[in-house]
Amino acid sequence: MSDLILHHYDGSPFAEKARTMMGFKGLAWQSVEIPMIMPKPDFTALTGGYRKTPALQIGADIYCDTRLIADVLEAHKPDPSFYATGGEGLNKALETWADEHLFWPAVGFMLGVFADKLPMAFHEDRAAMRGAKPNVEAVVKAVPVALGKLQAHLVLLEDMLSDGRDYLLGVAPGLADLAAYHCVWSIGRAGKTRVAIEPFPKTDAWLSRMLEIGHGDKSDSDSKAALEVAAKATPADIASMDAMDGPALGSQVLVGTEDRVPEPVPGELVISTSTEIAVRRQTDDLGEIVVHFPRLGYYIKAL
Ligand SMILES: N[C@@H](CCC(=O)N[C@@H](CS)C(=O)NCC(=O)O)C(=O)O
Repeated sequence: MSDLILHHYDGSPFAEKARTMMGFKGLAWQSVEIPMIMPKPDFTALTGGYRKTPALQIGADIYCDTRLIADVLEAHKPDPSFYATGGEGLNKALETWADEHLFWPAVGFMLGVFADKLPMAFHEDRAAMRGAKPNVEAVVKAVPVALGKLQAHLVLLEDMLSDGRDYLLGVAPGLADLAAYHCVWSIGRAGKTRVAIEPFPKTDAWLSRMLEIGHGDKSDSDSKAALEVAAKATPADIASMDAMDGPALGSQVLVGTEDRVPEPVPGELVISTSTEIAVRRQTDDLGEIVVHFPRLGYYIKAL
């Protein structure tokens, strides 16, 4: 059985990015369904408090955020590479554009269109994540503005594909495609939201090609089995390194996301490089767990 365990839920776009990474690399993986809203007790027992979706578990190591999951999978199975077309820098720069700029109007549009179908608990959870009170009426009212912003970004996607290439950076898909794909994945599937994508035929055809990549070889597991795996394993060895500027390795820190989601993870700083941050946590139930984050988008605070 594969030792890759993805914690995710079906409707999550960022989880779709990770699932499609598995398909891209032809990997087998175990699927653990996590709740869409807080609380997520089994998940946060592993992550130390990080609540976002998805995270990848390998034994007693937990990799948060799809940016880092991409690095882990690229090291795990280099061929085919996420960077074969266009190189790593361009793929990751486009990933940042998609994850941070294309994503938000896409979500705003989607949530506005389906606001009345979503449970109030969902609206409350997402508003609380931003430190706000839920306002469903405002979410619905914002649909035209979100659509306008989304289409301003879709113009860029259509332009990237305008010379007839199949993928954003050329003949083969890469991380840039995966990142842009997850933002428009649900919009392109649902009848009510397809209107956003219809003026962009090359983007629509590219979306169909991306959907064909699939999710690799998925087998279902559950959160209790994942906790057992973590409890039985010891974290992978960490190569010795110098810490980047900031708190020293071995010191107690908090690691959190820069977008103010209020769940920083406490632990001993064990990795602090230009691409990765990790903390070691000593837990009563699971023993030692190392929780990893990408450098981009995360802060470290000395305790
Ligand atoms: N930068 C993160 C973003 C992840 C993210 O924002 N995921 C959304 C779901 S698509 C989320 O966590 N929503 C709240 C939740 O699932 O609890 C990544 O690349 O993994």
